[in-house]
Amino acid sequence: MQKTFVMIKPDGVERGLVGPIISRIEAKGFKLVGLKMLRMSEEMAGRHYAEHRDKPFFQELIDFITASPVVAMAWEGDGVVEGVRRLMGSTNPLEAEPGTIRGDYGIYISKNVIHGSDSPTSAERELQLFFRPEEILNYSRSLDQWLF
Ligand code: 3AN
Repeated sequence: MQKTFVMIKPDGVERGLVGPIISRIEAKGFKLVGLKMLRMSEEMAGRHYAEHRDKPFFQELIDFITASPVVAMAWEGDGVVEGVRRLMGSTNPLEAEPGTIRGDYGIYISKNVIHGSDSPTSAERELQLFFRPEEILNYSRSLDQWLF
């Protein structure tokens, strides 16, 4: 079954949006298989955002993501990578549709509340960065027959 990495960023944590965001992904039917709260180090943030190293906003991004704790999660389900991206909405919250997480909770691209892997390959890399293998759980829910 496909897995993705999701992170509630420092703005989402400090604004008290952890519960509402998790609720939306749970209500969709995806399965939470890993969860932790942590403060990212500069080194870890640099690895997570390695593809943006040459962008003008890179240092701003690192300062923001390390400023306060984040909530890191692994979610599972058919099509979960694309499914979570659609629940999150566009990267720029002003362009994200109302009804999406960023559309409902954000204004600025630099404070867009949530991260979700953009492909199954990124998901694998990002999950490995945040979780040891035994921290991602394998279990079945009695309602999976209605969802999966
Ligand atoms: P997404 O998170 O939707 O995959 P990416 O990978 O293009 O978007 O960007 C990663 C993160 O970099 C975004 N979530 C956002 O916080 C930040 N970012 C992207 N573009 C900008 C920008 N122009 N100015 C400031 N931060 C940006």
